[in-house]
Amino acid sequence: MRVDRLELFLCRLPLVHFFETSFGRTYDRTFVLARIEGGGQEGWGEAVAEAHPYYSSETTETVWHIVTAFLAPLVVGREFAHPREVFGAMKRVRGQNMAKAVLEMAAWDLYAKIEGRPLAAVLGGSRTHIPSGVSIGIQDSFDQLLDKVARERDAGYQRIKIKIKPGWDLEAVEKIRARFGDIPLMVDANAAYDLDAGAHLAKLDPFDLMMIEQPLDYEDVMDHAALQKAIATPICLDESIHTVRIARDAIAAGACRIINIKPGRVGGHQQSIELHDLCAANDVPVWHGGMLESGIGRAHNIHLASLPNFRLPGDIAASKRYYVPDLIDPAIDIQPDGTIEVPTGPGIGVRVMRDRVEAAAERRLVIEPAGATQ
Ligand code: OSB
Ligand code: MG
Repeated sequence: MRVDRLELFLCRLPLVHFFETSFGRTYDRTFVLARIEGGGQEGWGEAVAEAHPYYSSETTETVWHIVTAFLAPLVVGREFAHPREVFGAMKRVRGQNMAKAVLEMAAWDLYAKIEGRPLAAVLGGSRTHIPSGVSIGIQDSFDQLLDKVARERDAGYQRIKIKIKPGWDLEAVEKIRARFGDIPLMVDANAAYDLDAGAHLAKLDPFDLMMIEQPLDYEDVMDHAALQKAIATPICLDESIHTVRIARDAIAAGACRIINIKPGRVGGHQQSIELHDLCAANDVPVWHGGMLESGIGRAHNIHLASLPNFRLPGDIAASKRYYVPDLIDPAIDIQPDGTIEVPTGPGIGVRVMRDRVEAAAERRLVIEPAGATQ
């Protein structure tokens, strides 16, 4: 497989509903798309970096810079026997996992299309449907939160996650349990607490949450290990797990009992497979995270989540919760049983609507082996 040409888009789409986490509120989503050509086919990738460096240090602009200045020359015009080689080809660049992932994932899509097989099969997945959950942001009031939980539960989602932060935690959980009883429920703090909050977080224990996601610092492992000893709720790490090596250390230290995998955070599908396999070998369940992706990134996530150790419902939900219309057609939807079907066509198996990509694009660049041209 030779990567003949790279086309980059910087897009912006309005969100159907604002999304608020412990680091702030978003009304629209800015993201980088990569389209690569080779072997008479095209492969698409979506970078999960946001406009701001609040979830991770990468942003859409750093992704654009790193891809155009450093990564594209390592990938465009090069021959790969298999997409598992692409991450290694970018090894001299340190970090920048979201920038690496956008090219790496596009390469997997391209390869699967050339092979005429669904991406899931090429990645080693076997599920035909994946269990779907939702992530509900911080709302303006508890009444709004309860309305949203009711709506998502009625739509069939298999678990509800709510975002928490100091001042929006115990009471929110208490009210959900009081109204909805024993529904599968978890919370995500996006690093909003420190170890001093341990006694406070232990008050979540009686609510029998599936897990608390990333309570402490975005790079921390050892404080999470100390916290896990002090609370009964299982800790799931998200932000802290940006390499397979850190996951190994976190598991060994007892810093988490569950791991959330986002391919963008770890550098793409190959690193995600290695992380998935490491967790499986240590009997640590994983689930697939979400980053408010358009249908392109969402389709990639669905294929990856078909691997066997994705044992818990993830944050991969229907397109209509995020963008109407989505950049793909048909949009991604859930079945009445709260699952999403893994597309069966070649590659990511969804049709990218180029006119919608172009309408959403604020910038576009073509990179060919000889250099960059508009
Ligand atoms: O921590 O999982 C997170 C969105 C943006 C940044 C970080 C996170 C999230 C989500 C959204 O929780 C999940 C989704 O795509 O619905
Ligand atoms: Mg998270």
